[in-house]
Amino acid sequence: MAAASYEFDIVPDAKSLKDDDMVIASMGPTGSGKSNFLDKLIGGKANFAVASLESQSSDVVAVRVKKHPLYKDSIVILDTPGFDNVLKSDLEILEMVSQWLLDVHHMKIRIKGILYFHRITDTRVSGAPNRNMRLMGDLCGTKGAAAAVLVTTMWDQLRSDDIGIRREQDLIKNFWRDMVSNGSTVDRFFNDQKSSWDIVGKLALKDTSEVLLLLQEEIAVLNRALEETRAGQNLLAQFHRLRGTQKRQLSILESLAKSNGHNPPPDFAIRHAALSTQIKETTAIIEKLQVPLGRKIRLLFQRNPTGRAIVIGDSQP
Ligand SMILES: Nc1nc2c(ncn2[C@@H]2O[C@H](COP(=O)(O)OP(=O)(O)O)[C@@H](O)[C@H]2O)c(=O)[nH]1
Ligand SMILES: [Mg+2]
Repeated sequence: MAAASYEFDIVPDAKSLKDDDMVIASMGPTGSGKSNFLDKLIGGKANFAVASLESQSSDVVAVRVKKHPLYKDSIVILDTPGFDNVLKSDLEILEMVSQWLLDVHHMKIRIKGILYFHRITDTRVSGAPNRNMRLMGDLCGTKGAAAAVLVTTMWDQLRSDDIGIRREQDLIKNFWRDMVSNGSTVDRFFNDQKSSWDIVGKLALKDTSEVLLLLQEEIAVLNRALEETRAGQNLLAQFHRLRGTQKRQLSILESLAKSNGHNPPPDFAIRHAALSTQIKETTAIIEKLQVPLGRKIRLLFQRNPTGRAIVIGDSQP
């Protein structure tokens, strides 16, 4: 395929979607290659990679590729913005993505698929990639997994393909096993236009018409609030752990200062204030995510989703 440059439109909201649109969401940590994939898909001078890095506070960007020889104007890609790799951003991403997923659902349009991006050059799965994968498992669930394509990027940066193939097998065996056994496919992105359309093309051929993501089922069918969903609850658990760590750090700092008599270290006040602020921030998020007792009781008696969350990975986040 000769490199082409496609026209595109920014889709302002889900209301502007058409019945036969194929909506494809992208997920994955900052720097995993979501926007670059979109740039390659469109070709030419599109530069969503730079745009998504510069606009830190931006929302999900929905891009419609136009006049494609096969798909005409039907492919719409959702690009999630770049954030620092901190836990708070996971919540913001979840809020933004879930809003789109629900709006799409309410328009009675199916999500064609979710591309999950992961750098094959990463030597281990930790921090942001680990948290993002878990979020993906909570969001898709067993019934939504079939719509997911787990895309590894940066193959052109490897010293040899063998290294990548080994890492890919490792990912499939240790992290993506349940996703794959529930129907997710695994694909490689070689940083060019052909490769991006190959991946989209395979997804377009897949029948995902019956796929309902766990998050969509929980919110749209079972009327749960975002914080009552599996993804919301798992994030809450992570914020509890984060606050535990922050509190431990604070008490270590205080006991260090005490053991030093009346001579606290020179930066004690600054560090103490910083940690106290962090704890306050985490507490505010926990309170926002906490399900009130009355609702918890109601949930106990409510029907459970037909799909269940997929637990990804075996290590603690
Ligand atoms: N060489 C190479 N660079 C890539 C690849 N995927 C992404 N990049 C680069 O990695 C950086 C981060 O990618 P970006 O798409 O902005 O990541 P995002 O945060 O997930 O949107 C950018 O400079 C991209 O051009 C790839 O497969 N190969
Ligand atoms: Mg980006």
